[in-house]
Amino acid sequence: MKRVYLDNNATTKLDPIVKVKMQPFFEDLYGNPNSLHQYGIEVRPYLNEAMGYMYDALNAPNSDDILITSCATESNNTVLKGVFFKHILTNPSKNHIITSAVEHPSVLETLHFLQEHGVEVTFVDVDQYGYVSAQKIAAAITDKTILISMMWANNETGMIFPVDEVSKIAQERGVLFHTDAVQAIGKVKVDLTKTSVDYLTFSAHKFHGPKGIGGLYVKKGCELPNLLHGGEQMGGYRAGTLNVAYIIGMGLAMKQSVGHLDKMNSDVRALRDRLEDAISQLPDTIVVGDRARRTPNTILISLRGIEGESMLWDLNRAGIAASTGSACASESLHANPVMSAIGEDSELAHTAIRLSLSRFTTADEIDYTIDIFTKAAERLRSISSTYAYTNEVG
Ligand code: 7TS
Repeated sequence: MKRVYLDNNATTKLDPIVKVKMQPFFEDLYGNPNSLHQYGIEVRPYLNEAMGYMYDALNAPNSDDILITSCATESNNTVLKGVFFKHILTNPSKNHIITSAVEHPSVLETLHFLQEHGVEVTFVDVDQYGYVSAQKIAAAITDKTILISMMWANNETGMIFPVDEVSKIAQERGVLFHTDAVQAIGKVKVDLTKTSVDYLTFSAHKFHGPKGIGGLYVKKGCELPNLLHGGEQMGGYRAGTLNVAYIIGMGLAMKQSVGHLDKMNSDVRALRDRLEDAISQLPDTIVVGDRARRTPNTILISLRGIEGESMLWDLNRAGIAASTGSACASESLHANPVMSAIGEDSELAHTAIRLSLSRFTTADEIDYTIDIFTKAAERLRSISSTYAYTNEVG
């Protein structure tokens, strides 16, 4: 059966070039880079090269730090709990954190946990486009505010948040600024000489690298305490033997995806627009967020009267992978949490379907998806109107 993968905001296919680059580190080059013998010494240049690719991709000076973590969830936990240990515990008069209501659960749940430890958190809500306004963030700052944590781009809607503006506001007001850039790397330009952030989260599997490896950029002077105590790896910042093959994979994957930024914003955007134009013509559909402010690969569409999950299963039967939102919530078949935050119309939350493309998506796959999606919408609408009719008669 034909298979089409349109869930690239959940995870992406490993770039074949990255796989080839990683292979030797599962075979002959298996040394521990902290060992003093040749096995350890010989892997170090490759690690340095990979780290260099990441600094270059982010345009960050190497006087700043890139901490390697196991995933974005760990990076987000490290920033929020690190700020708690370093700043809030030592100076409880600064115990306020600002975030948006539509962050990934790795931010929201960590902040709920910190609330239990006395941290005050403001969750700034979004407008009907799923957009966070910099003015609302600014208005939430008080004398107690220590940190603002706002994602660069949202995983559900693809909305790109006003990171430049908020970073300037944070600097002016003497507040630390963290951005979860998981959905931004390889989709929008992330240049840390232009946008000043103190902490930035990323995850390799969102840009065609391996799963189980991520990073946290830390600006010089904004160091956080170590949360994983043990050996002296990562300059004592995070103990544990380095995941050499995966770091090397992440470095090349980041270089590759940032190198394909133009393709993402031309070819992939054109495919996304073609798909969006076609499916938004169907009756009673709403696409969340205006295109100009969205990442070029994402559509979040609601088909009034059709359960998101029903559509998902129809697509899945035809080999098309989409989602009703974040895979992190899919086990509980929740309503889409971002759609709920956008509010107003609770039906939106139950009817949302997210389609997210990658630079490996083909025109043929998009044509096939338009065809299947249209037929599925017609089929499901006919069932729901039959049901409504039966109910009325009954
Ligand atoms: N931050 C954002 C913005 C994300 O989209 C995700 C994963 C994470 C953090 C967590 O990344 P990880 O490396 O810890 O896995 N988001 C999604 C999603 O939208 N659907 O499935 C996973």
